[in-house]
Amino acid sequence: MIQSSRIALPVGTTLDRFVKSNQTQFSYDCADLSQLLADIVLGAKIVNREVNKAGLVDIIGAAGSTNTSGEQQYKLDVLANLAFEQALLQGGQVCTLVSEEYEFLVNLNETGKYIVAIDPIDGSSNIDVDVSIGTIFSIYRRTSEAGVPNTITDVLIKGSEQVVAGYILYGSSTMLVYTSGRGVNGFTYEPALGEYLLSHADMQMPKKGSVYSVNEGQSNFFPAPVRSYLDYCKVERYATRYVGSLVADFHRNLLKGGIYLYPGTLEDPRGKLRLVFECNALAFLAEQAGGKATDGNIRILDKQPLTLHERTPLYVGSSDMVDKLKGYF
Ligand code: FDP
Repeated sequence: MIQSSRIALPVGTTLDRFVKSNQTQFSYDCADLSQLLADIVLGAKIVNREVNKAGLVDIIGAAGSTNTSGEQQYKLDVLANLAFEQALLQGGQVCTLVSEEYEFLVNLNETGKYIVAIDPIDGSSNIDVDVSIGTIFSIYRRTSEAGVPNTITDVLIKGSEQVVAGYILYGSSTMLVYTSGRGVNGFTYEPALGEYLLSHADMQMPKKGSVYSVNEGQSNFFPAPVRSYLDYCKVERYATRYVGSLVADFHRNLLKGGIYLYPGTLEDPRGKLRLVFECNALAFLAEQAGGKATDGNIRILDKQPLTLHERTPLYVGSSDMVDKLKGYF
């Protein structure tokens, strides 16, 4: 006998249905947003599939190449980059793709209305050890004339101009979290259905937490204000939690409250993280969830990138904690 009670269970709200039923949340054409997210989701499904079998097949380990920042590329970095590029190319909404894995911009479709910035795999050094990794993306509305290929100046856009930003976290479950400028919503991947289902509606970052996430092994080289703030965290007996994958650390702090710090060092005052590919998206999400993001002096979303791969210190998380840190600068 068919267990009708089981099959009659509600499936939940799929990402696509959510986007369509919240059309008013997006100032531009909702069909565009739907298609763009569907393309990113397709890329993420491919990455998710590969991540889940990473230990079984030959995709872990170094690819033998370096990316534009001189960092070792992992095979999954290369594969994920290709998956997203292909998905966005097929979708046709995107005029230009900028990726952490490419030195220059890639023009995909001259009539596309959107520019996408992506870090296909964040936390690459965790791939080999089965620790959570992520994908980070930002979507901007094109401002240049349609039909003409974009140049670098067309894609060096402040984070405050993002129309959508989000990340996919490949963790104990796979989640997509995004904002289109009216709050933050999280969707959990249901592999059997191949769908992202709304699981975390209207996410709010607690105003204050008791966790700080930083590579404290480098603290002797951090600027004095950051060292003072870390002393304060210890006086308060905050817990240290540092996965070493920005998306995973950010996600935990988004849910539970906390602050993520990646300062500059004395030798390298701009730190490690990229403004365009990593910091802008997370800053937009943080602010939309009630949190804050700064480089210590300037709001991340107000920073004008001068180069594609520009780096910046990043302090992002619960608003009271970021304010407290800023007080030391
Ligand atoms: P990774 O180099 O492994 O890609 O984005 C860079 C990043 O990881 C972040 O995800 C992570 O938070 C940070 O670098 C880790 O850097 P450290 O090893 O210097 O702590």
